[in-house]
Amino acid sequence: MPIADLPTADVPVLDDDPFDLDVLLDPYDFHRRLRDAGGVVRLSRYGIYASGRFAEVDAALRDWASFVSGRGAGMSDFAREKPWRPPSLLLEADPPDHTVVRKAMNGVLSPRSVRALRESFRAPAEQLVEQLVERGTFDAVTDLASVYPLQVFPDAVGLGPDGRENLLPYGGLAFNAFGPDNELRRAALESAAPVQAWVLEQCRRENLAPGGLGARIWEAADRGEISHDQAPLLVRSLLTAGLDTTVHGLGNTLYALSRHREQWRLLHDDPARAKFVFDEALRWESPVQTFFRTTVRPTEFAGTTIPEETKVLLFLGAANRDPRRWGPDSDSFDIARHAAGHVAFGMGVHRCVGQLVARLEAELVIEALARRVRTLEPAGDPVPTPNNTLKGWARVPVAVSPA
Ligand code: OVM
Repeated sequence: MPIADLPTADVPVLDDDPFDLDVLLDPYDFHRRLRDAGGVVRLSRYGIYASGRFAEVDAALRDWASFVSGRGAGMSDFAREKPWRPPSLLLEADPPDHTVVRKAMNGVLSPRSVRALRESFRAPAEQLVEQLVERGTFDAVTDLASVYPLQVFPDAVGLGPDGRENLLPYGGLAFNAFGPDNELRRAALESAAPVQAWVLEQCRRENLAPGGLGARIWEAADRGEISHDQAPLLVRSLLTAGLDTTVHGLGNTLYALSRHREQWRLLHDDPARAKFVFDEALRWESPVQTFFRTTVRPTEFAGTTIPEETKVLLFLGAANRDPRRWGPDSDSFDIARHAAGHVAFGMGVHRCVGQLVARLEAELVIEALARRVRTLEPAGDPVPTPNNTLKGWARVPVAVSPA
């Protein structure tokens, strides 16, 4: 065996299981140990490499040629195991194929296209906030974060009215499926078939309303930007990645704001900060905690050589709290922080293609709350929700007083 293929002796080894339920629900101590152990470590349980430092995570995400996505963005290596569903043409693809579909999707989700959604997204945000402020106490997740995206996004895609209750379970399933073959993944896949069949059906051209984002993908195929065979899978990407992510992003933002009263006051005094608050919340508690890449050749990285054909687990959530990048108070939630550059949306060629939609939803909800609510406070214990990839809350009880 050539020297480069041997595991190098200098790589720190951790025997932790980052997919253990306790770690998933409260990962931050583990993140610190992971970062402090080195720029890259070996996780002995899974025979994989991992990084939690910002510089290394950011560099690996940008280096799509060394750290490929085509073998899956989860622990399963598509070169060795059959994927649980046909791979995504976006997330689980590499240049040059990825470049073509990404360009088409950039068009569908362009600034112009998303700007056109703003007015129709605004009224539901304001109405919902109005109702909740009248109630005084509510659940920031079950009454808001998981309600608003479902009010606006499926309509924007052009989905029919029936079966929308499948959307959140499908996203949860896809994000659990990135993890190892543990209880969470097995339970998710066990009940997957009917949800998968429903999703596939919604991706057909005849089931997508004219003018919506889904129809726009089919029109890109008519123009020859992608093939007609590719269109349904790209609609599927909208349905997989477009809902659970924003629900958790909003939920985590409201969790952060309700637990930091002085930060709420700053926001209430200047509601135009809403956009920046969202970035800081995504940095502080990243909805998508991890993604995998795979090396295709021995890869020099962080002072060691990662063997070829090796899964590398990149901790976006840990990188976003790395004091080497964010300073000694990296664990504190500070809406005045310059949070731009965080990797909660990923980085490089795969950087979230839907982020303008997510940002629009967040800005409208947070700004409406900031104007109408003088104080936002905890009204009970939050309940975390377990997922192999997503960090978020099932319930965040809050009490508000009107402005
Ligand atoms: C996809 C996709 C993209 C990003 C995240 C994701 C489940 C899925 O293209 O299906 O998570």
